[in-house]
Amino acid sequence: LKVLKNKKITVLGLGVTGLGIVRFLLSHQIIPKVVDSRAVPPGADWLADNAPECEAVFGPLAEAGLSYAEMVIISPGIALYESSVAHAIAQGVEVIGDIELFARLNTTPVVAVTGSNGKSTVVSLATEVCKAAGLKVGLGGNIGTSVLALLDESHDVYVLELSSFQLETTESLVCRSAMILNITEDHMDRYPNFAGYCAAKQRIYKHVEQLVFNADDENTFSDRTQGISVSVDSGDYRVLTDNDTAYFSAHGEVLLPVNSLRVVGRHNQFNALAVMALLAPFNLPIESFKHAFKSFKGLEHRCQLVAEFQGVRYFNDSKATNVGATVAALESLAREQGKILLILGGDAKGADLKPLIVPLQRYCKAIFCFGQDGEQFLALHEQAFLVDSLDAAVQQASALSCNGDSVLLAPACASIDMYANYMVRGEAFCNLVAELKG
Ligand code: UMA
Ligand code: ADP
Repeated sequence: LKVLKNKKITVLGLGVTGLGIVRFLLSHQIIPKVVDSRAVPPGADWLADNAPECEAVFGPLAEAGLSYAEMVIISPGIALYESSVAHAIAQGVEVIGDIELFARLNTTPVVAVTGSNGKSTVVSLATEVCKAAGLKVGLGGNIGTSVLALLDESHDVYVLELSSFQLETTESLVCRSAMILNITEDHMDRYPNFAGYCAAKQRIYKHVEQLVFNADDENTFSDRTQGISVSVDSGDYRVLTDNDTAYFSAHGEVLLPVNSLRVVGRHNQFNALAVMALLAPFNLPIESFKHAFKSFKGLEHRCQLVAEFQGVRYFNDSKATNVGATVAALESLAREQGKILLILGGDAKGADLKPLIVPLQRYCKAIFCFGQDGEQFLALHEQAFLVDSLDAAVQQASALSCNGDSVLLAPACASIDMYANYMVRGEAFCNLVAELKG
């Protein structure tokens, strides 16, 4: 911190991350300059009310003088190749993220998780296991809590959800254990290619003691050999069947029956195995896993059963904001009887939609496409309908459904073309379903 006190620091971005950084610096008597390209960033009012001593520049970054700073602490929503940022880096300005600042100051063990899908579920379940074991655990990062806000408290362990954006600006994070859960295309509007996205995620393994990877996804592998693998069928951590009962197991030793996990679906069995592998270095009692697995109900907006009437089940998976998550939802909700009526569309972020073709053909009766990129999905299924609102999608899907079917919102797209975020979209879906039910 002493090093920081003598520096001219600019905080770039004033959303959740920026506010966390500014608050942290001010609490250590460091007064940063605050810059955001938006005319009125989310934290503008807070700054005006609570820290008028900070110089603030809101509007075009070119006018913010980033090159005159000694250190820029950048938010994940801004790319390092943004011209003013790239110029500052070329001038020798140090540009880091909030996770890097946390890493430089932290001395507590860290469990870190990245991946295209399942991060929030895995870190939340891992947190519940730690709590059940009596540990004081700090959960933060991309899940929505600034890591710097956690740093002042006394914790036994930090569980961090890290996005590829956050990892791009992180160098020195030391992890007790870390895992890339999976990598499927996402954020292709921010990366030059898929390899660039993978490389950002691979940075999580830089200084890790216990590396954990997905045996079924080579993009999660590392050059190093000391990792442990997770896969429902074939990992060091896997599901084993003994006397017709399926068990979570580690290195051939059965640990807990799979039905001790309350959340369902194959992807959640994988998530539970990932939690077990990530927490292995802490030697927590098996009872704490058992307790947390039983009580964890899953997070809202992830394959959530929200209603069942006239023999039709309605699922809200608004958090399926990329193709991989929609494929996982279809595979885990498929039943022998009944088909899926899928609602999808929004901002496709430049993704390749081809991985949807086979599961759509196999599991869906019809698809209902809406939003900015709705049209892009029409060619993927014979029964595809373009609708102009989520309302119309829900009405039409319901009208076509029969006993045993499921209506599923799993958009494979971000929501920002029509909604503030995926939660607002999911709530809109739940309200429409409730109206329909009457
Ligand atoms: N923005 C500007 N100008 C600026 C700064 C930001 O236009 O000067 C825009 C960004 O392009 C972006 C939006 O504002 O569209 C928010 O960016 P931000 O960096 O200010 O975001 P924060 O509010 O700090 O929230 C970030 C994460 N957001 C992003 O990475 C875009 C949050 O993850 C995270 O919870 C939070 O930090 C705390 O760590 C959200 C997310 O969508 C949920 N993450 C992506 C994902 O999960 O797919 C990576
Ligand atoms: P993230 O934080 O990475 O976005 P979430 O746990 O919020 O992950 O889940 C996002 C979406 O991915 C949801 O639609 C969820 O059903 C799906 N999902 C959860 N776990 C997995 C997994 N292991 N593989 C693929 N999809 C998953």
